[in-house]
Amino acid sequence: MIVRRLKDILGTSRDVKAQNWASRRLLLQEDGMGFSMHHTVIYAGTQTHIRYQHHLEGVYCIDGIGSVELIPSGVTFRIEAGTLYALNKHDEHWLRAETDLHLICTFNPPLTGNEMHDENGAYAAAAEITRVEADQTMQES
Ligand code: 9YT
Repeated sequence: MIVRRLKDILGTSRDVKAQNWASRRLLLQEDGMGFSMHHTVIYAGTQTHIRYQHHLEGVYCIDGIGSVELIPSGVTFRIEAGTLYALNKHDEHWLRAETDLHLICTFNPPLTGNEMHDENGAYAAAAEITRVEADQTMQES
């Protein structure tokens, strides 16, 4: 059994910070669960362009207010505590946070470590991870 506490990973390599978010990676590929699980904080007032071409992601909000806008349809969903959204079609979207959003994020396949968004708002496929680049997503609005 794995028992891990948020306080134990803060400030470690499992605490990955980007311009718009901090992703605290409680479970990674090396933990052997077949998925990764993160407690992610999306900073208030930000918007992030995301399209995970190589992963499926389930996101469960435990605190905060925000929205997800699908691209290109513009269909928008309010996100608040108790809301789940699942990117079951690798959906391209804008993720916006009105207040700090606390999200429990699960990825299939699991993230392996310190992935950051690339220029397309994606994480590289596992074989490509050595060339991932820093999150550049938040400048445009
Ligand atoms: C909801 C989302 O995708 N936010 C970006 C960070 C990501 N979830 C992560 O690595 O935890």
